[in-house]
Amino acid sequence: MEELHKQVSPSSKAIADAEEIEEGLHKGIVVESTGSWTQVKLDDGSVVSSRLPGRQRLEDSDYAHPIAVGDWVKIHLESDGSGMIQYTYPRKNGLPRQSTHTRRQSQLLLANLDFLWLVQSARQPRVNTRFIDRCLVACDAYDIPAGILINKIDLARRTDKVHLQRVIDIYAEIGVPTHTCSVLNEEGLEPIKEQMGGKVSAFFGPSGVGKTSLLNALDPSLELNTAPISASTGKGTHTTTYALMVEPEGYPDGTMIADTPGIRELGLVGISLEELSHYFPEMTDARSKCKYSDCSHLHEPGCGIQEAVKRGSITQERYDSYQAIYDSLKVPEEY
Ligand SMILES: Nc1nc2c(ncn2[C@@H]2O[C@H](COP(=O)(O)OP(=O)(O)OP(=O)(O)O)[C@@H](O)[C@H]2O)c(=O)[nH]1
Ligand SMILES: [Mg+2]
Ligand SMILES: [Zn+2]
Repeated sequence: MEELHKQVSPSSKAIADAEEIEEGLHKGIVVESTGSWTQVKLDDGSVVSSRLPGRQRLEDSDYAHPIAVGDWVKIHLESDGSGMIQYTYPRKNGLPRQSTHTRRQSQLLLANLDFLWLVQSARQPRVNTRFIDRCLVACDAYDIPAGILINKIDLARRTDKVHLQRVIDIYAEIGVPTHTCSVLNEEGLEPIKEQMGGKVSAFFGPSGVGKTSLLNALDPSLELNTAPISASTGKGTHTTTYALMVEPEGYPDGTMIADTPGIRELGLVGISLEELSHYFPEMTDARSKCKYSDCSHLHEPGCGIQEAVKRGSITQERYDSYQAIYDSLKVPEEY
């Protein structure tokens, strides 16, 4: 985990630099980051288009792009009204993913979250527990409190409801708050409103589940772009293309929520095979009963976890996810 913390925290060099250059700088939060330009919202509410200085400042960053929505930064106001980002404050947490371009580098998707909603939909597209479990591993590993939100409950048929109840029971058992809602019918949004008050949260999940629609429902003045799912694939069409942090109207001070682009798969960063089971909270007790200290919990005799699955105290679904994630982490670094 040490390596992981290095990845989500700014370098000590950046912090040292920060202390030297207080004069004439403005503190703000990154509300949009699209590549070369980063939008920074200052305390007075103004939003300044800002850039990072040359690459020299980023030399010890492990990220392809070292700043994410939710980051607190200090900027210098240039004569043309744009901002130059001088440094990033230490992060309390950050959600990275394996870069889609190169497995060596990772991308930081979001920073400093009080809460992350893993958004799914009952249908179009259907709930994907494998995806949920991968995200829960990430949130546990990177210290991000998370809950599950299953939208489009209006589309659920009777058979879906049995499956959805099973999903809700599985996550209730391991202490992950799970809610159902329908933006269409304006149902089930109250618990979300309550949870997000005064906090920095994010909606995260596959394309088409209704992340942006949820934001519009929570604050209709936002009028963010949404689009129907594709009739041919039944999937979303990646309507939101970059992360955006908004301050919805009518909520307590400090309420901020990020919309994010639909994600196909979350490539886990810095999680070793040996520690994977540590991010399945229900495996803690059973793990201590394994005969071998280096047990992979896949096929060894005398494995406490496999025993617990047989007894039913660890669900088969979660164990299947453990196996699938384990396999995905085994893929060699370069191919
Ligand atoms: N039936 C139904 N449709 C919904 C509901 N919520 C959203 N939708 C529809 O689902 C489609 C996708 O919604 P978006 O909000 O664009 O989904 P998204 O998760 O932001 O998708 P990306 O931006 O591509 O990641 C839109 O046509 C919405 O109108 C709901 O509760 N019920
Ligand atoms: Mg969207
Ligand atoms: Zn074991």
